[in-house]
Amino acid sequence: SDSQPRSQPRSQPHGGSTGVLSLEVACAAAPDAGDARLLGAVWHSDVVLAGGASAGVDIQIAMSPLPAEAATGDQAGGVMEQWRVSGAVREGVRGPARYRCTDDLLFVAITLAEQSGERPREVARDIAAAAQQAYTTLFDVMAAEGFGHLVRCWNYFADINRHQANQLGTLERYRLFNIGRQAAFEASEHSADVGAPAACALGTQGGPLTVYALAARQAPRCVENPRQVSAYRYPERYGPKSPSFSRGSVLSDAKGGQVLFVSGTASIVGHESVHLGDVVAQTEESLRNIVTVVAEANRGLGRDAFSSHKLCYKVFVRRPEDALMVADTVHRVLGSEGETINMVVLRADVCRAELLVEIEAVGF
Ligand code: 3EB
Repeated sequence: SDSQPRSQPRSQPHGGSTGVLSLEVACAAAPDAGDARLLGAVWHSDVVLAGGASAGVDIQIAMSPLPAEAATGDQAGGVMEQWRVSGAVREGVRGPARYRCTDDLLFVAITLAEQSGERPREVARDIAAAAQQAYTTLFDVMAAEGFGHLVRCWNYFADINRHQANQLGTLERYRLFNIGRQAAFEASEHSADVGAPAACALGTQGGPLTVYALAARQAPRCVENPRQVSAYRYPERYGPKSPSFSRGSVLSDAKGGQVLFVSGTASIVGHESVHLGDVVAQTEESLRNIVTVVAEANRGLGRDAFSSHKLCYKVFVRRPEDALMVADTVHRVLGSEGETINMVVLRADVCRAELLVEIEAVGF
């Protein structure tokens, strides 16, 4: 039963590996600075790492971790996500982007402020311009380093549900973001629809637009969800330009290993948000969507490569007080006896005002 104590704490470090690419997620403040196998380190926290501690961090996402279980003891101030690779890593900087790559894989981290009181090195006019500039820079880095295929993009910015004036009118900032992102795709050789990367888009407490991405020399296999209209085919009532992402992507590496990226997944059936106001039902619907994406990925590969109870989950909740209930729902739906589901829970705004939860995952 769900109330029974579990043998392992739920928030212990977890991850996985294809043999070439590995992921480690931990509630810890210190990155492994100077790790020669590090491709990218992402720090999710409201706490800015000082001096030496921030040395190994490529990008900070302004989001607080929330306890995924009652009585966890002291909460870490953040969640560290580290991507590692086998093989030699080289690094570079291009405008607002910093990146590391191997012969097969590229990690890019972009931080771009909008106009405000402060004047960082790179400033965009508004969130549409910031999105366009971030993706244009991302595509420039990919072209310069010879990576033809985006695999996974993570998009985070402040006030995602707030309306903002732009020359096109007053629109929700998420919809402005979609305009800028799609414009950059259209100006590039990269498809904004079929073959688009897996992605997520979430609202932070503040700070600049932060985008990070994984790209590869080989094209990933993109996955859609038959329960949902493809996001790039959403009707216009969700905004003048569609979001440019696939529901999932599978990357195969040179050694035959495979990794599945499940995009941010919410309580959407067809193109409609469902279970308004009911966070448990929204969580269950999101998980049905994830189980479907995993099944589609396996169907495409012709074998049961991935299973939904073995993924690494990142759960975003709009209301902090929902964290325990959402985490319990994930365990109840996906966990079987004695099995711990690997997850972290973060406080975030979801890109439709009525959505209370969004869940993404990585599978090995
Ligand atoms: C959805 O399914 C929920 O704009 O990149 C999920 C994943 C969502 C990615 C994005 C948005 C994005 O429409 C929101």
